[in-house]
Amino acid sequence: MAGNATATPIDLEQLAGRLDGAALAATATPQLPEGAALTPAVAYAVQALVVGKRLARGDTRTGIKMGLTSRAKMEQVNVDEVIFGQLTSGMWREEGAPVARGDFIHPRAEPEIAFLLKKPLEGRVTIPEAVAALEAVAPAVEIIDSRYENFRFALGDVIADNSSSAGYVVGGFHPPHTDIANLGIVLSVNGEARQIGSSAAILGHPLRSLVAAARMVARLGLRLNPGDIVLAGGATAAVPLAAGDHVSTEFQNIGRVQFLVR
Ligand code: OOG
Ligand code: MG
Repeated sequence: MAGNATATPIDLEQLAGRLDGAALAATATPQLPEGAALTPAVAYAVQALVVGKRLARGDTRTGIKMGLTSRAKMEQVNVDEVIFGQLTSGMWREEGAPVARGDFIHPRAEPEIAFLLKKPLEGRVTIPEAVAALEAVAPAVEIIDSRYENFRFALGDVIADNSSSAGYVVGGFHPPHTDIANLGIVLSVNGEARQIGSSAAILGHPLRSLVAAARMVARLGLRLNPGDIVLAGGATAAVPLAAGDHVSTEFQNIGRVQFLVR
């Protein structure tokens, strides 16, 4: 239990159970009425409980996803703080394999850059230190799925909801020094370009998101571990997905990520 002297105490375990239940049933839950009162610190405590339920069911941790690292993303969901969520094995989808629409409530796809770590990263690190910890970089698509009705939330709500983490697809890996500063990106659905952007939209350079990830997770006593994937955050707004959609995201120089929604 946590809260302040004037507000009704928030039952963190009850919130976590509701969010986890919504994800399991692929059914939306109302935005938390007490959402506005959820400070980031309390919301990350709920996130830890939500992730703990996935781990208790047999998932393993696979990394961290950064969120709201571009203007386009902040504007789409009307929250303007950088956040993070935790990735687990059950969220991973093999590139090219069909993605089941029924696994999600109201999924959206967004283009991301993925980092694969070979060394731990913890706390305040420099860009060269972050690059030295990299095994590889890759194009990726995140499938986000807010557990809240109408995909609407405030800052605390979305952090508690593991920052809308639901699925991710990683394309082919490239060496750590690959230039990812300003790559053109086109996300197409059924052959039609739906979002056009650049990797530079991610905090000016996606590596800044990796540096921010190391710093932000340290506040919760976490670190980035060898073998972790870190998603840098959507470079463009996210696009809703429907059964039958073919999603293809082309990244300048580093390849394409494709899947079919069935
Ligand atoms: C929140 C998660 C944001 C990103 O890449 O910015 C995110 C949301 O948009 O539902 O994953
Ligand atoms: Mg994302």
